[in-house]
Amino acid sequence: MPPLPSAGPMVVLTGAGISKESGLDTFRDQDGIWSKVRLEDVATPEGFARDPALVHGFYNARRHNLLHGGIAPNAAHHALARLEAEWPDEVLIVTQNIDDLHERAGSTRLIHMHGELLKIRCRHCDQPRAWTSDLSLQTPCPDCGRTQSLRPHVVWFGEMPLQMGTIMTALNRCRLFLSIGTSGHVYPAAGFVETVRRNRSAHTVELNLEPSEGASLFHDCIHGPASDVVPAFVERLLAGR
Ligand code: BV8
Repeated sequence: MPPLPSAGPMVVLTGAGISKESGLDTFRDQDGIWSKVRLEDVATPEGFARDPALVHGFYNARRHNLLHGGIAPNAAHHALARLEAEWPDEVLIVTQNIDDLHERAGSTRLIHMHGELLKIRCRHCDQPRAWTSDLSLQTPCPDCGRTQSLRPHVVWFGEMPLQMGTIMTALNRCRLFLSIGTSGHVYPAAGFVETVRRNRSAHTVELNLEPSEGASLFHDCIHGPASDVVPAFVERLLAGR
């Protein structure tokens, strides 16, 4: 592995794999979420229009599990919070995850590009707001009072991910890009490494349980469970300064 940068702005992309050891299912592993329910039915606007109760039930169960299922950040989340605190330049986490484990580990420079499980929004008010209980078509919007207007503040397939302008700016100026716990299957996140590599001075590293679909696009790949490989890699980065 060539020498790692000892400074410079960094972008860290995370996916469901970083939360696996915290007890949250991934999507495309053998026992993953998409092996139990069809993404077309629960993670598309068409699925929500077709059967809103099914979609509300899907996200209500995940919200309840996140809040009451004994789910906590693992050593990988904590290592990234340490990196943000001790790295001499900006560390921006761009997560595809809708859980709040990065926040609970102490990370503050964070973009949830696919939304947040603990937020909802009204299609009339359009302002996301914190939400920790179940949601149904009958739930009145706390702001405008309308029913049949609330949805999870989550980006479904076919919908534009959030804060893409900010993300692209960060990708174009970063010196180091880490991709952690993602299969590299879903775009535009899966294409971020190619964006970074247009900047020939940037270094890219994949940290994943196994090679992702985009593994060959990274300068370095480190394979193993996130709670092992991420703290070890953060230690190397900070020791190298
Ligand atoms: C958009 C909802 C444009 C929230 C999600 C054909 C080609 C290319 C693209 C497309 C195409 N057809 C359609 C598209 C676009 C589409 C897409 O990419 N489809 C895929 C299926 C091909 N993308 C979109 O629609 C996106 N929007 O493109 O908009 C646009 C333009 C103009 C106007 C309007 C729109 C929107 C994508 C967001 C969809 N929402 N989820 C939720 O319910 O959670 S996506 C879903 O997949 C999650 O957000 C998840 O985060 C994301 C990515 O999955 P991963 O996080 O990578 O999880 P996965 O299970 O796949 O992998 C886990 C990895 O972890 C594995 O590699 C595993 O080995 C590893 N692992 C496991 N355990 C561990 C571990 N690693 C470390 N340690 C461990 N212990």
